[in-house]
Parts: sequence; C-alpha cells; structure tokens
Amino acid sequence: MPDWSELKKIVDAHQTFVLTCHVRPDADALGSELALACLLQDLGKDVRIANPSNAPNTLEFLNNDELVSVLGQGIKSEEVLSADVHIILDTSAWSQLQGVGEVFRKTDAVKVVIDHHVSSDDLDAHDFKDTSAEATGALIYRFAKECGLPVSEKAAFYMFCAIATDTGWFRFPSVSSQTYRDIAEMIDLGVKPHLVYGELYERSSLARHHLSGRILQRITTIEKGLVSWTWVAREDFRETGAKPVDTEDLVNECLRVEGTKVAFIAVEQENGQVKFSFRARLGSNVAIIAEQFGGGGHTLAAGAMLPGPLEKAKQQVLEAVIKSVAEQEGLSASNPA
Ligand SMILES: [Mn+2]
Repeated sequence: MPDWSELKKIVDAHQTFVLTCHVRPDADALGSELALACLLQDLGKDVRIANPSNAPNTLEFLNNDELVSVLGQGIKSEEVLSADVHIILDTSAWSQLQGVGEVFRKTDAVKVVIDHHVSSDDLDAHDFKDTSAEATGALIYRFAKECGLPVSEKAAFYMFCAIATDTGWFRFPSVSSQTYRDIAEMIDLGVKPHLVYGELYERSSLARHHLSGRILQRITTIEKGLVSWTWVAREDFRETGAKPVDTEDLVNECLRVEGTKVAFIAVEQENGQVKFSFRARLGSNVAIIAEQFGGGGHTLAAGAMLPGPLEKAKQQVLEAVIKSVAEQEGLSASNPA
C-alpha cells in the first residue's frame, strides 16, 4: 500500500505541478489526471496537464474544462520543465511516455509516479504504486481520503469514470467490496452512473457496429478452445468508415467465448504497425506475452505494438500465445487441437 502521507508532503511543499499519462490515454489515465488536478487546484496549486498524445474523441466529455494539453501543442517542453513537481499517472513504462518521457528524464522537478500496472521500468521517481488497485483513479481517491482532502463533485465524476472503465463497469476480478464503497461515496457526492454509462457506452457509431460485425465473424479458437483471437486490417476501417479507436473493448468479445482463458485482437494501424491487445481470465497471465514484444500491462489485460506486415505479426504472436498457454496449462505446445 502506498504511503499517501509522503505524497501529501510533496504536495504541501510545492506550488506548480505538471501531470502526465501514457500515450493514447484511456478514461482511467485522463480521469486520474483530471481528478488529481481538481484536488490540487482546490489546494490552491497551479496545475497543467501535458500528455504524450491526444485523447480519442469518444472521451471528449472528460475534457470539458479543456485542462488537458498535448506536449508540443497546447503546452511547451519549457513549461513542463519549469514545474516544481512532475507526476506520471497510469503507467510506469518509458515506452508509454514518448516525448514526455524525454522531458521527464531531463527535468529537475520532483518526480512522482502513481500507477497500478504490473509492468514497470525504474523511472527514478517517488513511486506510489499498488498493482492490486482496480484503477489509478481509485488510488487518487484513496490518496484524497487518507489525507483528508475534500473531494468535489467534479473530482468524484472523474474518479468514477476512471474506475468504471478500468473495471469493465465494476465487473473485473480487481473489484472488491471496497470498490463499491468508494463508488457509493462518489454517487453521494453527486455522480450520476446512468449519465456516465450513456457517455461511455451508448454513443457508438453505426460504422463501429459494422466493424464489430467483421471482427466477431473472424473470431477463431485454438488450443482446445483455451485461446480465442481475431484481427482487423486497414481495409476494414476504410470499408466500414470506422476508426482504430472503434476496436477498443472488442477483445473482450473474444473472452466471452465459453472455455476461453486467453484472448487477443490484432489491429493493423494506419502506419502499418500492428497493435495487439490481450485479455485473460483469472489464473492466466498475458502480461508475460505482451512483454516478449516490448509491451506490457496487467496479468489480465496487456498490450504490445509490433511492426507489420499484419500476417507476420499475427504469426509471431500466435506462436508466443500458444507456447505461453501450453506452459501455463501444462499442455503440449507441439500438439495444438
Ligand atoms: Mn489504468
């Protein structure tokens, strides 16, 4: 468990803060940044958010106050370098930070990492990590609670969005009774779950549904049904009008096939690289597969980016998955069903 009083000491001793998260920020990354920004602003601190890349349009509703900037667009390196404290949220991996990582290496600021990922580099920072936490947003809430910081309705909204998405709407194994108690307190603070659900899950485009149809049709099971996987090519995006971000969460559809323990999706990017997302049921570990390809994540959810072409990347990952599952399940890798 992180010692939150140590983070409070750092906060109390400084005035200007820059918050950062991983590339292609998700709702936990953005929600954590925005929630922490609210807490710090309520303490009279100056806060900027400098991310390595833009958030998807689907998460625009999180950035109503336009607090979120991208390094080199809304905020310059010099502004980040001059802050007293630089806080990285929802990642501990250099590869996830891109240009922001370069600034983080250079800065004389006090460096802080708040994260719940298993995969991690030594970022030479004060670590506030809890790999059992359901979301980084949950860690921000526990920091506030433990240090007696007031949580505004807006901060609670950001935390709720962070936890809701990283737990698949409160259903993943990381969820505990404490999660529900925290969530209940956020609802008491004014968060409306049905409105959040609508923003997150009921704004799908028709193009996304058409893309989903193709991806579901291609789901294949191997290794006696223990592995389910699917893929999507650049042509699919062109032909359906959907965007790469529209594939988010579709890997979970593979995990819904009965008997599946490990699932993955291969998504060919516009630049020819292939993004892999892995999911596992409790008891399996996909972080070790993602790490073989320079990626990382949690035991139950991980990702990696491979160079193209799509067919080659698929084969490489398939081999690694079959080997890993065979090892984890005690099957013979040379005899796939
Ligand atoms: Mn997270």
